[in-house]
Amino acid sequence: MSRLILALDVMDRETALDIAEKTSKYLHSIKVGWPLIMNSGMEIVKELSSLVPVICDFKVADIPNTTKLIVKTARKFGARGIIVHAFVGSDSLKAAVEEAKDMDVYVVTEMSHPGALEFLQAHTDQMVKLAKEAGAHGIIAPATRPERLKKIRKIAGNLLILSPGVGAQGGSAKKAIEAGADYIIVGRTIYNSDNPEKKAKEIMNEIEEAVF
Ligand code: OMP
Repeated sequence: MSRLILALDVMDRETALDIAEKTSKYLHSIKVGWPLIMNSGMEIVKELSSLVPVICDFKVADIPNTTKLIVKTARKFGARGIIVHAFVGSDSLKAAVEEAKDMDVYVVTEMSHPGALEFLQAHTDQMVKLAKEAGAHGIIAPATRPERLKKIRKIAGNLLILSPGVGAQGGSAKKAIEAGADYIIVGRTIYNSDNPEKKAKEIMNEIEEAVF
């Protein structure tokens, strides 16, 4: 099975469906976030789910009750997973996992961009532990810092690691998998490519070449 997740950050429904149809056979899932949802509505989650499982990247960061309402809505539209922030604390994380039921919750522990070094990174270990204790399915950790991925892998236990930052942000899919990521999240390198299908296949092959 593919370990590639497409971050479909395009701005309209038609483009989203076109790219999804062309690439779905090379994907584990598609991640949709605010750019696409705000432009096409939540119905796009249902539509894409008929091709490939969908993870809603809502980076939920709220009190437990509001978190539950957001998670419930994602579930109502057929999402397979949802991304939430850890810094809001254990009660909000537990609320997300409880409301997710059979949907997977992924917790952001360290982000891939340089700004993550200012606040987030100092608390990554703690946030990985919170994710484990809350019963999350997995975490988000940076492909832009394979040396950090190795450390995070050691404390993550059975949690899946989804790793963004490949291509446009400078990370390598192969290195991230070798450092302990289970899945690679790729956006611009695929959806801005002249041939998204070919690019998705290439990255899927690169992931399969990873040496353990
Ligand atoms: P590209 O940089 O275009 O490949 O897209 C990366 C995708 O992963 C975007 O949808 C980001 O919002 C998302 N992402 C990160 O880039 N860094 C993170 O630390 C976390 C995420 C995420 O939660 O998916």
